[in-house]
Amino acid sequence: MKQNKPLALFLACLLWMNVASAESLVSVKDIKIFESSGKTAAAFLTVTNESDKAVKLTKAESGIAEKTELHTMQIDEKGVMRMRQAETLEIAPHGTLTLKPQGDHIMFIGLHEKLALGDMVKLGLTFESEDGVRDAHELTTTVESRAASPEKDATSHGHHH
Ligand SMILES: [Cu+2]
Repeated sequence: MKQNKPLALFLACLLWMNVASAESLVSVKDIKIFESSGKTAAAFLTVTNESDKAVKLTKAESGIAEKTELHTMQIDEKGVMRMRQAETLEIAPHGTLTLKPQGDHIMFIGLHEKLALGDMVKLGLTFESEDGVRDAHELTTTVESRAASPEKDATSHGHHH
């Protein structure tokens, strides 16, 4: 079966390509973390699911706070917007997840130090596809001026200054 050899090689290449692309399920951009003088801060960013499988953001990690959580915003029975911790945040196949002020966000609780303009923050994100493929991203961003925020920060919790 001489003629099967190129085919086998071709299939091996396909397999290799699949494995290689599986390491990157999503792309992450526009990471924003604003100055914070309190004990909490939030991170905002845009995630694009590059795969044809549903992908979940399963974990956010950072060394800047005691806890780093995924939060969603929901309107309660009194019509008040409240944030709640979410186990995961889902991104549809080829869909986009936008974390933004007044919307879903990554929350830092118990900041070790206040976040000042220009501080470098490292953020680790873990994504998992519905078929169990994992994709970890290690991101670094610079703390921005609160004045750059187009809307009120989700961390203000209704305390307007
Ligand atoms: Cu929050």
